[in-house]
Amino acid sequence: MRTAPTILHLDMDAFFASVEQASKPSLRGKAVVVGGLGPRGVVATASYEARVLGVHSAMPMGQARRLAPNAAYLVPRFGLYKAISDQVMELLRALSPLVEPLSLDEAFVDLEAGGVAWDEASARLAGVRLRADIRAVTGLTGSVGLAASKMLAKIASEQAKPDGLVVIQPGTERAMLAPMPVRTLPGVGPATGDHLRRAGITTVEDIVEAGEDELVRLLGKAHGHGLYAMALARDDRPVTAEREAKSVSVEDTYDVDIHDRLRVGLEVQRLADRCVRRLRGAGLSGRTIVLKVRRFDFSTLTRSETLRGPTDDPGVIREAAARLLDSVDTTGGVRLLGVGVTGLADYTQEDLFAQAAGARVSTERAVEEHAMAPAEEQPVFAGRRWPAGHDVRHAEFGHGWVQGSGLGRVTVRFETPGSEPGRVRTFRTDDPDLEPADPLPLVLPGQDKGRGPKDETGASRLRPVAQYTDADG
Ligand code: DCP
Ligand code: MG
Repeated sequence: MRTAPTILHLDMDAFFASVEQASKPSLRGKAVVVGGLGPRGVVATASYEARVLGVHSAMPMGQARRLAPNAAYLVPRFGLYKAISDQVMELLRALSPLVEPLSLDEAFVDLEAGGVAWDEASARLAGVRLRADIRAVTGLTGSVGLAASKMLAKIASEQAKPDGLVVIQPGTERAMLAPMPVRTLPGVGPATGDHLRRAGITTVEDIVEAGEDELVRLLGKAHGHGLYAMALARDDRPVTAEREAKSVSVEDTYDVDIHDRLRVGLEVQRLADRCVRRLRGAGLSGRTIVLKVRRFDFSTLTRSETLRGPTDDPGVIREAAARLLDSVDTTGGVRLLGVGVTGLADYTQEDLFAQAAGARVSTERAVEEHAMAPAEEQPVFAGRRWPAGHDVRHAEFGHGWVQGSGLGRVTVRFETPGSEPGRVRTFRTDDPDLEPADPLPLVLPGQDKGRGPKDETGASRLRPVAQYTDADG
């Protein structure tokens, strides 16, 4: 393991909710919940103001509404989040060629490989500047962890939340980990945590004391060895830039269309097993299960479900594929079926034990649910949609966003990222003066948000605004 804290982990704070607050001045400092608003919707994320009330990711939306009845409830705007994420990732790539994104708002960076840090002081400076640049370019805050390994850098950024920076000095890792709950370690989810607790193991120190043999006895060979090494703060996993394979998938085209639903189900199970064999053959696991169906008329559908952590468990992948198939109408016949796994990882799985035990630890992400069932979640009137939180433009009042709609009316708050909190007006949903609009940039050129001295950061080379400019931007 390296001797300086030059692995950086960045995680943006309350990402989707922070983007919404930056975009809507009236929501700053308020409880904001982003997620699926339909009957089966779940919370994608909540602003820190809403978290105080007990709302968190993956919670059913109904429960969130009971806990925070006065919060703003918004549907996700992935295009916007992706554009901001691209800006953040570009800042990271300016630091090092070795950037490993884990999701839209999270990545590891090997600062040493980029030549920007070699010891604690230089690593800390790179982290401080990065946070300032992210704020200047996107208007948002991200938390940074710095350590000598991926595991510890991630633990550090968690400790830094929100809006902070934590450095774990090499040499202090084991003492720091010792009193922490076992759940802190990667690979320990609720099921593994319970299993260990029943064996009297609740802290990282308990794992070390139990010894490697006992861990292997409790959790099996791979997971036991891996977890014991993590408890000793031994983690040599390199930061890897692009993954070679972005997905692993298999598909079959049938000579004769399959009509029998039962047969379709069996084919999907068979494909899921084949896909798992490939995945395991490549030593990979993945988070997102994809089902592809081409119907008799050549219409092709893909459905996907994202699990909480990567898996290569045949039972988990088979079950997910079967669930996805449930949402597809195959009457009329099927010409082609495919099963794939994306979001690949070769690092420790989130909760191997639970997956092996067949327990369902996956929560369907609000993200996927929204992408799959837009019609269910967005009110449609006369062919026009006014999803809560989306941007609109009114011929007379200008740019605003949908605060709510129903009974033939849509309520719009007229404000922009750079304006004061705006006023609300109500229109008929078929008002010809009102039309959907693209999001505006969160930060305008020249409008610096808390940037320190500019020159040394290197950020001035960046595009000043995101790619999502409005027509009259
Ligand atoms: N997300 C989601 N469904 C989940 C978890 C997260 O759709 N079950 C989305 C919304 C989040 C984003 O992914 O904004 C990033 O996830 P994080 O776990 O990093 O959570 P946040 O960034 O929202 O908050 P934190 O400040 O705790 O990082
Ligand atoms: Mg985050």
